[in-house]
Amino acid sequence: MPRPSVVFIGPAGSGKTLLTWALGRWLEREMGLSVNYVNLDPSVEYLPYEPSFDCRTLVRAREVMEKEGLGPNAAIVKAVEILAEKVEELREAFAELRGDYVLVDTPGQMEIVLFRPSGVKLMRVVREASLPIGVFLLDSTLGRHEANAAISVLLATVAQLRLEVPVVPVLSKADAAGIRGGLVSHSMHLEVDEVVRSLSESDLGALSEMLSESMTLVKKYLKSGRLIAVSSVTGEGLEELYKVLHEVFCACGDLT
Ligand SMILES: Nc1nc2c(ncn2[C@@H]2O[C@H](COP(=O)(O)OP(=O)(O)OP(=O)(O)O)[C@@H](O)[C@H]2O)c(=O)[nH]1
Ligand SMILES: [Mg+2]
Repeated sequence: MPRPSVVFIGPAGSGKTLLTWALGRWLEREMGLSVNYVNLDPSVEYLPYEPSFDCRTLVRAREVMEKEGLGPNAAIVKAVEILAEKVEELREAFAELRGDYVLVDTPGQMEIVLFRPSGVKLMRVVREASLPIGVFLLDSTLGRHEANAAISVLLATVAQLRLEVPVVPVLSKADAAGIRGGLVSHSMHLEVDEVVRSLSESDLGALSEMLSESMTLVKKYLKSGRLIAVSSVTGEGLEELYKVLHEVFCACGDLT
């Protein structure tokens, strides 16, 4: 069976890099697995994990910005385009990975991964070399919990259909959001039906109505109907995330 990989996707600052580190450390310590960390973000300045492959050896957004006179966002877009042209180098780097698990960190501009040809090319390399699952992160501190939960599963569904790999929705920063015991029980997960119920009890008006209706599509398309709340700081929810990833990997393995 191909080596499993987990690709972390999500809006800027949603916690992708810290979760890459936290889940990797959990897999190593609790499961005794060997983990390869891959950084595909050419703009990151500091990484909490030791990457087995770091795309900054091929291209750095800061250098692109200075050389081409671009702003920070355009420089990241350009840097990923340059990276995506280096398919052979990327293939070689992925072929050298030997761990049980590969964890892939991506740039904060999630639209690059989801909507640009360069992102599609990068995902193709990841898919050729491994059996990937996406983890879509949404920062749970951003607004009302029931809306966050629904938006999270909705965006994960879009990501799954764009990337053509299963995607697991995750609410990040659970330690800071106060969602435990409220929306999310101590088991740190929520079924889509529970999201629908919490929306029907909320007072969010048209937003709640639209999100409730969209949950029908989520239930139809999303491979994993479970939303996981995690904290990369306290480690809460990591075991639950691992269980869901494992279930999805096993299901995909059976299909291949
Ligand atoms: N309290 C808390 N803070 C977190 C958690 N995860 C990440 N953060 C903080 O959120 C900020 C962004 O975290 P990153 O992991 O860099 O997020 P990112 O999605 O990789 O960011 P970009 O790559 O720049 O888009 C940092 O200040 C982190 O310390 C968490 O579980 N709990
Ligand atoms: Mg990051």
